[in-house]
Amino acid sequence: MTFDTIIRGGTVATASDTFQCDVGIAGGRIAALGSDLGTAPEIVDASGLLVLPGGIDSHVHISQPSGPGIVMADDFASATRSAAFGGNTMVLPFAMQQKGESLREVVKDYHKKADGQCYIDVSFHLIIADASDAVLGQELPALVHDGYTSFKVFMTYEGLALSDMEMLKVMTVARETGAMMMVHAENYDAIRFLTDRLEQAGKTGTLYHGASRPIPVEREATHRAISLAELIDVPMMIVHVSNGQARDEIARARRRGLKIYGETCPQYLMLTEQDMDGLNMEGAKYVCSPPPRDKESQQACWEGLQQGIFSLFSSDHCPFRYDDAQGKLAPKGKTSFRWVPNGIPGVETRLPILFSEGVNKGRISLNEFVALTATNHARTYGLYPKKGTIAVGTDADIALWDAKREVTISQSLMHGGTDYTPYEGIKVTGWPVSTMVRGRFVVRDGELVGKLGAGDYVPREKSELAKPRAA
Ligand code: DUC
Ligand code: ZN
Ligand code: ZN
Repeated sequence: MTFDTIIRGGTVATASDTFQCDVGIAGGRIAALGSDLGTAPEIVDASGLLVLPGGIDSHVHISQPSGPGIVMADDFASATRSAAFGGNTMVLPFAMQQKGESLREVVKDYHKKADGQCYIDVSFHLIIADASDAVLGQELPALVHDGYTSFKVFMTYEGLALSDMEMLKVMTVARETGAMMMVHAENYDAIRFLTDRLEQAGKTGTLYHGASRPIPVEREATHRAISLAELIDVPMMIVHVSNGQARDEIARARRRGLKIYGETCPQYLMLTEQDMDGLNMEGAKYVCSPPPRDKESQQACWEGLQQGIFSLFSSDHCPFRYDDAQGKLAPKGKTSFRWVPNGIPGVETRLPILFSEGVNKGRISLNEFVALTATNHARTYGLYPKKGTIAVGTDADIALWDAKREVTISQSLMHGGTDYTPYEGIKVTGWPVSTMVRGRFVVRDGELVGKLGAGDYVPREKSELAKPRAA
């Protein structure tokens, strides 16, 4: 057998096994796993390194409209470059519809933004803001058919929040088409009420972002979304869960036999509400929704990962610059937390943080790490087994890790479009040194070697998890 590349001498880990073996790559795919694979034009010495499936970050926001005067810090080039340095080989951003827009046109626009601009592979989720008959009856089913097999809906945010009636209609389409539905679960009216009350009391600093959407706001919406999904008998992913009470809603639903899945993110393991308490709105750097909570919530999110209540660990990368007229403090003259764009960067730091805090500190196994950061994403969103594992026949999407490298996270090490990292100064052990997409290095020994445009758009199959119970 002839190979283009052999990765030699490394320790391979998948979601189920860890083993010493060489990896033979031909035509962008893994062609053999074993020892004594012979020779190849390119031999990669991986001795002392881990050979892991490249990370799949299935929750990132790139080049998304974010309000008047506000511009996201990453385009597809900078986001996918940053993701590659963070050990990722694929990201799934959102093609976001705004009210009145044709979903098909939105998707075309996102393709225009992404075409030729990606260093690693991408695929799009949809965001449904306009649950009109035309969108739900025609555009959405046609797009699911064409490989856009997942979509997100919001229970909060001006212009995005769906009513319960709309949620039920959307869920019906998800059930009929086999799409995987992702839900942002926060109670819109409660947030508006609490925000008004805080402002009336002069509590406008960024710290109060947390008080404007406390845990019951998320728990109630999570419970409601689950109840609605139960009525329709449709599977659902509750994204970015931040605390134990929302986690427990998911766990209870699962005990009732419902196909309700959960995702959490680095900010809910590493940050707390206090991080938003910064002078001169500096806390804006940490404003995201749901907000970071407290130590108890962090522990609850770890347990959610350990117990399999959360099957996905994603970044919710949503980058805005801080020191920039179009960034976090863009809405000039509006000094309340209400106007701070929600979202923090994290696509480059997601994997090192979970590796260091999870695997190295003994909270999760290496195989659980692979499942939570790659394999489960591929399974959840119709990419498995092409993506998300190391096996003969799969795409050679691989990250080489130095499990012992000690790094202090710092903005100076980042490769994206933001001007800060919320994880500045955090010490991690374990770092992705090289990233390879379909057999070609994008990052090699810490250097960018991939070509802009080498990342492909990947249409997806339907999720293996999205089949209704009664189907
Ligand atoms: N919240 C969201 O709902 N989306 C992006 C970022 C954020 O904080
Ligand atoms: Zn969200
Ligand atoms: Zn998000």
